[in-house]
Amino acid sequence: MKLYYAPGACSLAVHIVAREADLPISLEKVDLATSKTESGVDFKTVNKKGYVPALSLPDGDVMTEVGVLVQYLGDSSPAAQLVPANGTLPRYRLQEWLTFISSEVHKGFSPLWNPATPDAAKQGAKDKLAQRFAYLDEVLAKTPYLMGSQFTVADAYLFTVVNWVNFLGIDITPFANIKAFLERVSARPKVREALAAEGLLPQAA
Ligand SMILES: N[C@@H](CCC(=O)N[C@@H](CS)C(=O)NCC(=O)O)C(=O)O
Repeated sequence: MKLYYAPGACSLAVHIVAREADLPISLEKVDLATSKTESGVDFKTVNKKGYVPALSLPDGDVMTEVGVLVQYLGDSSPAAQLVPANGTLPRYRLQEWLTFISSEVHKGFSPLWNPATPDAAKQGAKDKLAQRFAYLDEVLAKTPYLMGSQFTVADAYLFTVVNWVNFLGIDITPFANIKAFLERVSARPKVREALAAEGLLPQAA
């Protein structure tokens, strides 16, 4: 399987899950500005939607959408316990989290990445994100991970998108439990491997 990714983008969630699940995947970096991959392929021929992540499956088909890809990889490695069993109530709870993260957090950041967004709209996006963070902070005050003591694919997704505060200069200190969550997840050996592979850890001198 090959994961098309951009360093630190939402594709990192899929990358983390692949490593946590001990699934062998190869990585192909995509330059989102030019839509070219590192081996010179026009990325639009891989994913017509033009965005990462895209996962090329063993049969050559391509699958997209973070919330689906993380479940697909989690289901491919049951021993890693990254997803509750299909058809159970906890699985719907996981999907509830994945949908919340996708629509309320991930896409809540979008205006902040766009240099053309007017300042007032940026402030509005930050205020809405702060509401979502307040809710997440309450949840994470009670449990180390979203679904309890077990790390799941939802945590990989939440970590990936909330970690963008560090690139956007958003102060997360009012949300101490989210801050602790980011530190907890980033300390996981497989997460560190993924961050290092994407060039997101400071290089040793
Ligand atoms: N609905 C998609 C959204 C993916 C997405 O927003 N990808 C961003 C990076 S985090 C991207 O590649 N943006 C470039 C573009 O939209 O052209 C998913 O959940 O996978």
